[in-house]
Amino acid sequence: MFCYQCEQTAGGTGCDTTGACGKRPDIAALQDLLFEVTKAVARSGAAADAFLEDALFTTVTNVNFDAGRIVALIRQGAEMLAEAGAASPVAVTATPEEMVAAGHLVSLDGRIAALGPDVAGLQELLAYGVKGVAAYARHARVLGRTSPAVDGFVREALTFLAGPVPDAGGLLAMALRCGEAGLQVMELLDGANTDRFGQPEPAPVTIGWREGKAILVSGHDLADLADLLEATAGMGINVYTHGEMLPAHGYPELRKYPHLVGHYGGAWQDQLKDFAAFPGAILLTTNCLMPPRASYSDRLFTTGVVGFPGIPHLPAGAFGPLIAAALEAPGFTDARETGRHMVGFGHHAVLGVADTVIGAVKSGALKKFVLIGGCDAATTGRGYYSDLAEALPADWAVLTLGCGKYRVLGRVEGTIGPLPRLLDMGQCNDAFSAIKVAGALAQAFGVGVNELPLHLVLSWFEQKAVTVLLALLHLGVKNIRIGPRLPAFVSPAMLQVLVEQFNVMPIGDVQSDLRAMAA
Ligand code: FSO
Ligand code: SF4
Repeated sequence: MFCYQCEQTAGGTGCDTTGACGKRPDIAALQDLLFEVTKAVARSGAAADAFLEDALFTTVTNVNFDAGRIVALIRQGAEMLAEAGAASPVAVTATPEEMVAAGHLVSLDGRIAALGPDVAGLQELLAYGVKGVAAYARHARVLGRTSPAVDGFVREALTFLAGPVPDAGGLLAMALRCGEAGLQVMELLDGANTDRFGQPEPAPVTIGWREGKAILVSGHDLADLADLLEATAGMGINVYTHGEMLPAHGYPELRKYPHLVGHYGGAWQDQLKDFAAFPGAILLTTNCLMPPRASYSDRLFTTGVVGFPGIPHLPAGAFGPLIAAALEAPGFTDARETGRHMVGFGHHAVLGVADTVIGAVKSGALKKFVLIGGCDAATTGRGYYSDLAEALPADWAVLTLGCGKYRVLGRVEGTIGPLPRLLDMGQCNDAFSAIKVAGALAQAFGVGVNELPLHLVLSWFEQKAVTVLLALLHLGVKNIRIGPRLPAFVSPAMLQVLVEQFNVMPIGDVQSDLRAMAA
């Protein structure tokens, strides 16, 4: 196996014996083969957008470790190809062992050796961006929203990757078009979420727990949370959010359930301790899933594209076993509030007070915006984001989003006028909100986004973050700081282009970055 698609990649260069995420070589081979199948299906012209999204999302970091489910997707794709009379990387009748063998043959290390790190790295940049687009498209699809432009781009990009190897310039151009699709799909998802659940409103969330039976919901899928809240209404079970589900508390149509009582635990990488300590049942709706500990694996359930061998997988909305496990588990025997956090500062809420914000900038009360967001993870170097947030002057506001917010929670105190200094805009896909706010501010001040008193300091982890980054680059946003380390698939030549065209830069040390931003 060889995989370098996420930030936790072994040694910062690539996982070649087993995944730092827990992905074994056979699972890596099956995922690699599944990706080849998606390319062939896209090229065949088969009407298979939902399949492509499921398959691509399945190959995203920390999503699915279940060979059986990946084999089933490979077979489904091979059947589509047979029906279309198109060539397939694998026979419909192949055994799982034969699929693993076929997957090893398309391992990325062979391509890097053949094409070199620049071209192979650019191919992967595009592939990861497309995976992120597909993941967000699936989120929107389960809420009943699709976009011909987004679906068309996914098919086009996969077909492009299946065709003759283009030069570096062609690959970079396609990656930037992937950023355009990333923007479109984030807007689609924003519309899907807000149409169904209302515009997020600023609201305090209790961090902690209450006495009683309990279910913890992690991942990003608001539709799953809504279905669960409906299914458990009046049952005396308290529902808590975890990780990227925290922003759910800002949506009126989710907040209205009195048994959505609060938030428990931290970012996704805290799940080993959070899930072990949680005395109820746990549902993982999307990434990021870590190989579970035995102490809670009998209380853990997956849904959607998430999977792990031995962990029950529930079809959408079929929460019976999860509810039964919650009723069987002891639940909390006491109550505690360990903190409070304000959510709900999406584009609607922030632009609703645009005059106040603009007035504060004009009067000098609000000097700068710093967006500190993206992904959190256990890898070293992420203390930078906490330290930076704490070091910012009191007249600088912080926008945050994604699970990267956990690095800044509790670190940005105070208010600027009527607004808190820390504005939580939502999940990673709500980068769309930040883009919309930045665009509106730029218009109000009659300048370009790059001329705003706004600095972007991003933390990346997996492929959705690649999509968000490409969306920003597609918009021509410059001077983005990225950390905690640059992606392994970014070759020195690719970095040079990113620096020359976009002035992308790695995070440095807090004090020098702060001085550079203040200048
Ligand atoms: Fe985080 Fe995981 Fe949302 Fe990612 S929970 S790391 S970028 O999947 O999608 O921010
Ligand atoms: Fe390694 Fe990340 Fe790939 Fe897992 S997804 S094998 S941790 S690079």
